[in-house]
Amino acid sequence: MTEKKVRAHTNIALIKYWGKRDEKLILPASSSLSLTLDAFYTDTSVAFDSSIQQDTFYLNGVLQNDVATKKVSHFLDLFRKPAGIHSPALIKSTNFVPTAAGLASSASGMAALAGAANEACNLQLTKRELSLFARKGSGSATRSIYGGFVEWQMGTSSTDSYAVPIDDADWDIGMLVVVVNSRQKEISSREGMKNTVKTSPFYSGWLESTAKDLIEIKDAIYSHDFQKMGEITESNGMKMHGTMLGANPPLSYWEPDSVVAMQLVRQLRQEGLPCYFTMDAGPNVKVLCRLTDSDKIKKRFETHFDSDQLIIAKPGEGLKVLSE
Ligand code: FM0
Repeated sequence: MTEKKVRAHTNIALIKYWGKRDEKLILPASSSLSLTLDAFYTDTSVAFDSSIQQDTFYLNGVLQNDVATKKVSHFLDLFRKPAGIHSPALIKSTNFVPTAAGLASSASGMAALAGAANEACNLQLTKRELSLFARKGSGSATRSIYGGFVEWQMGTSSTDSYAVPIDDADWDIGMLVVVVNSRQKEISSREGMKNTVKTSPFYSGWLESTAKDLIEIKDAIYSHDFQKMGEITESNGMKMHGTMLGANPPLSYWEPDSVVAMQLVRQLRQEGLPCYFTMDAGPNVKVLCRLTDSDKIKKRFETHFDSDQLIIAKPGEGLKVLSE
């Protein structure tokens, strides 16, 4: 049997997901909204093979250890079960991330794996169902099923917490990714958000305000109001980081160069170039801008950063099966 390769792109949240109401089912405490990016993606294939002893997982051509393979096996079981398949699988995954970016993310990885498992099991799941399945691998993967601007609706239960496409982002939108540090983070999002929910006194304020931000940013996106979208993005990201600072022990992913990048964005704005920053569970800074301004903005960043730390991304597309 020829296995099909499936590609999923990563996404960056403009309205952040930070905290779960159900850790096992990965049900979020709030809805979130992201932009899928073309520059970072994962290609994955799954082939069931009764002649092998156990699931075998290659990432970027390297055979993975038990811990990494178990995660993948566990996720594949979600597909094997309804398909009535009991064979072990050969899983091959390649992360396409520009050199030194260190942005290999669980979002594109789990979304691509969901798509490849669907092909191998011939389950013919819809995109909505795939989004639901991807969610059980990693929350942010829920959104990587679709391209452009995507909302992950928190839903009321495991059966209605999935992503929906909001807008194809085909209107002069870009993102400059500033790679401050490509080392693996010490505290995973999973651990970090868990402790924030448990200990931060700011958490209820975060939930209240992120719900409002989501409504407002959707208005801004629908009306192509770039400035409003940028202002909400920047404010929502900072509120997420504020919430983590309130955790016990306090959590911060920032490094000195993260602050340098944020200051530069503010300065560019003062000079009349519209751009806005956001940060996730790591020190890298993502700058939302007009695609037509992205080269100019990148040039300005080159006064502080090496050019291989600066990656311009365009809006990316949703999950797709690659032809052989
Ligand atoms: O993407 O525990 O999906 O909305 O990137 O696997 O569900 O890795 F800034 C942080 C992503 C969190 C915000 O968390 O966690 C966002 C974040 P999991 P994820």
